[in-house]
This record gives sequence, C-alpha cells and structure tokens, in this order.
Amino acid sequence: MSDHPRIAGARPLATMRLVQRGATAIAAIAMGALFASPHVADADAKLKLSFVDPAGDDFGPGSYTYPTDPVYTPGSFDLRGLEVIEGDDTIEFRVAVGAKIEDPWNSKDWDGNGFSLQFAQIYIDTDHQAGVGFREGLPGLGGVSFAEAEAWDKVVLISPQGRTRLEAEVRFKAAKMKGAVVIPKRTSARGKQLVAVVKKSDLGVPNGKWGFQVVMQSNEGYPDKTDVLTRRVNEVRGQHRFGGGNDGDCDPHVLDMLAGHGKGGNDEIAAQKSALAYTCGSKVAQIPLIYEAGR
Ligand SMILES: [Ca+2]
Ligand SMILES: [Ca+2]
Ligand SMILES: [Ca+2]
Repeated sequence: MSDHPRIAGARPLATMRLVQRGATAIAAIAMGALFASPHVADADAKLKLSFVDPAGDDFGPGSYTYPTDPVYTPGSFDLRGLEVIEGDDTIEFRVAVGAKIEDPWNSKDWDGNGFSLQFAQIYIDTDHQAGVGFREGLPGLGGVSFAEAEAWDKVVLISPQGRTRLEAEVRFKAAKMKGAVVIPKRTSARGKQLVAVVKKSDLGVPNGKWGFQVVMQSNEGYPDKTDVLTRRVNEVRGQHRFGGGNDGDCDPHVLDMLAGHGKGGNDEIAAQKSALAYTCGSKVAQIPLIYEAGR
C-alpha cells in the first residue's frame, strides 16, 4: 500500500489539485481548505477534482429570477461546487447546490431519480484541441457558445428523468450530439447534492488536462419541442417559468455555472455575469470551461 503507480508516473501532478491514492494526507495538507468538504476522505479515489462556485449567483447573467411556485426553494439552483471522483470503473460527479434537494413531484412515479426540479449538464473538453468538439450547447440551452479552444466533447446529464426518457429526448432533439451525451449509470439526490455515477467505458479516463463546466438548469417534463427538458427563462417570471430573460431563444437558459478559476471567489460572480451577458441579435453568451492546469 505504498505509492500508487500513477504517482510515480512523472506527470506534473504536484502542480495540480489532484488527490491521488496514497498521497491523500500530503495533498490535503498542501491544499488546505480546498478539500474541506464532507467527502475529503475519498481514500480510494484515483483522481479527485474539486471546483467551487460562489453563493448567491443563481441569476444567470444577473437578472434571472425563480418561478413563483413555492416548490422552487431559494438557493435550490445556486450551484456551490462540483467534485469529480475517479474510481476503478466509474467516475462519480457530485454537484452541490445551496438548499436541500426535494422531490415535490414524486419522481418515482415517472421512473425518475429521487428529485424533480434540478437539471445539471456537465460539459467536458477531453482533448483541448481547438475546434475539436461542439461549440453550441445541448438544444434548450438557449443562446450560448463555447470558445473554439474549449469545444466540448462529452456532456453528462444529471437529470431527474429516467434513462428511457433521456435517450428519447436526445435521439429526437440532439441526434448529432448523441455520441457525446453520457447518461449516468445511476443518479440520485443526497441532501444538497446531486450525485451521478458514470461508467468510464462511456466517458473515458479523466485527467488534469480535461476542462469542465457545470450548467444549472431546471428540468421541464413538458418541454418545448426543440428543447431537451429545459424549463425556460422568459422575460417575466411565471408559476413555472424563470424571469428576467427574453421570450425568444437568444438568452442563455443558464441559472448558474462555474466561472473564473472555479474556486468560489466573489470575483467569479462578476466573471459569470460578463460571460453570460448577451444582446439579442448581436452578442451571444459564452460558456467557459475550467481547466485544472489553469487554476
Ligand atoms: Ca452559485
Ligand atoms: Ca474538445
Ligand atoms: Ca456561478
């Protein structure tokens, strides 16, 4: 039980915030508060990446407001962090939000995953090659663009909907992205976290060069015919519609996401506002990916 082979692999791991099996204690000391989460003791993780998002920026570009129905609990779409934990055959994604995740619409009745409202999409750039991958979001994300250098290759859907529904939505509405969409083996809610377990055979083996972004939306069981399960952002909020956006498709349907270095600093609120700023007809919102090496 001494060094894990990957520690001896001469990769520049020391410069990255990765916790390797066997090096957890050293890394934890070195990284201090970054891993001060309840899950720091993931002793078996081969790789662990941890991103933090500030509280109180669940307003997209700065103007979005929650629907009026009380099921949309304050803070329940406020992204607080993303953890990526590599096991032997699977990768676990944990998405934290600012309020306990509830299941007001009894998802078990519709083959769901134990929650009703949140829908997180994790975009991943696995090759970091300019122009290789997609530069638009999954249909329903509204007016968004990814930079050429950050074109994404995989998207993991953390949805309350069961596999059959997700597969059908993707097949009919996002056929050209079908090979890039990863539906977890298992998705659940645990307190303030959404947890999804993905097979490595579906996603690949993560490393510190991968770029990540987690986009927070709300699940809509009766979406627009072109949208993959998106609850839209309109100009004026309604019982089940977010407000503060545009009634068309030029606004980003993004309630919260990582920004800046993904460390949770207050400057990341301004960075998010700036990235998601849009002007219908002339300026499209940008969704950045966060790379471990650049943090
Ligand atoms: Ca947030
Ligand atoms: Ca790519
Ligand atoms: Ca944010």
